[in-house]
Amino acid sequence: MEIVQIEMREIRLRLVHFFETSFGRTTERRILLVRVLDHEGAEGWGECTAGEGPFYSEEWIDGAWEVTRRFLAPMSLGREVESAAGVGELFRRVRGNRMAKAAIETACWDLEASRLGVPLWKHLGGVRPEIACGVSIGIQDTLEELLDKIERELADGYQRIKIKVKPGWDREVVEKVRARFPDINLMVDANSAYTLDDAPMLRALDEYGLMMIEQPLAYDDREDHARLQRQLKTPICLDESVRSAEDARKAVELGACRIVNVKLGRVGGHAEARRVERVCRESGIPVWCGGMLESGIGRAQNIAMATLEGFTLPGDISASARYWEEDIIEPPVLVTPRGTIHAPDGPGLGFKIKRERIEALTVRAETMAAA
Ligand code: SMG
Ligand code: MG
Repeated sequence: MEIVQIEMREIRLRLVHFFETSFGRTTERRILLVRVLDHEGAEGWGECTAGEGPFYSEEWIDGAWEVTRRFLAPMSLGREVESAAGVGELFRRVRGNRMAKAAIETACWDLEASRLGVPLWKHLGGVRPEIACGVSIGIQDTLEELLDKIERELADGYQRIKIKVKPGWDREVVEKVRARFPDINLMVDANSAYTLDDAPMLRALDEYGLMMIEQPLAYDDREDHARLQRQLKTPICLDESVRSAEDARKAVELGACRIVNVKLGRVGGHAEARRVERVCRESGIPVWCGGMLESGIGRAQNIAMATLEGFTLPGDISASARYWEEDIIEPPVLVTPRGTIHAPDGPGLGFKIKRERIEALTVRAETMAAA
C-alpha cells in the first residue's frame, strides 16, 4: 500500500448534552478527521481522538494537527508499506503523539479493507458480529439528573452503566445509585482524580459490587495502582496508563489492574490495539473498548476493534444519537434493545461517509500529497 494524499480537516460538532469528567466539561467537540488516498483513488477515513485541551492526556487537537502536517504526513506520503499493519512503523521516530498517529493508521486500515472488499472488523481478525454496549455518564449538576439518566439508558437496553467520579462526587453518589439500581452492571471512572491517600474511600467502594474502578490514580502511573489493587476487592481497570502492549504487559505483571480499557487513539492505532488485546487475552485479562466522544468515523473504527476476541466486556460504544443531532456517517450507529451493536457487513468501516455534512462542519482543511 502507498498513500499518495492525506487530507486533514477540523470539524466542530456540538454534543446534545455536555460531558463532564474530573478534569472538565466538554460541550462542543473539535475533531480532526483524516482521509487518505492511494494511487488508484481508494480512500480511507480515520479520526484523531485528541481533545480540545491537553487534559485527558498530553495530546490535544492543535498539537495533533501540527504534528500531522509537519511530521506524520511527510513521513508516510509516498512510502510503500506491505500493509496497513506496517504504517505505525513509519512513525517510529516520532515519540508519543499516538492519537495523531492513529488517525492516519486507522484510515489506512479502512482503505485496505475497502480495497479488499471486506468489512474492516473481519480484516482485523474480529470474531464477534455483534458487540456489547455500555454507556459512560458524565458528572451531572444534580444526583436526580444522574439517576434519571441512568434510568433512561437502562430502558434503552445498555448493558452496563459507567459513572464518572471525582472528589466530592463519589461514595455518596455510588451509594445512591446502587440503592436505586441494586442489580445493574455498574462501574466508576475517576480519570486520575485520586492518590493513594484516598485508599480508604476507594476501599469503601468495595461494598457496592462495582464491576471495576477505572483509572483512579495518576494518568502515567502503574506502581501505585498495583499497591492500591492489593488493598481492593474491586478490580482496577487501567485506561490512561496503558499506551502500548508493553505498558499492558508491565501493568499486568505488576498487578496494577485486572481489566484494561483499550482506546485506538491512546495506543496509536489498530496494530498496537491488537497487540494490547493479545497480551491481555494471553494473561487472562478482559479488555473493553473505551470511547472519546467520537464522531461516527471514530465510532465505526471502535466497533471494528471491539469485535476482537479479547473484548469480552461491554464497551463505551453507544448510539450516535446520544452524542449528536446528526452524525457524519450513514446510517447512524444504532443500538439494539438488548444493548448491542451489529458490526456492519459492508467493506471497510461499513458506513457511508456524509461528505456534504462534513464539508458544512469543516472550519479548516489542508491537503498534502506525495512529491
Ligand atoms: O465516548 O462515550 C464516550 C465517552 C467515554 O468516558 C468516556 N471517556 O476516560 O474513559 C474515559 C473518557 C474520556 C473522555 S474525555 C472527554
Ligand atoms: Mg476512562
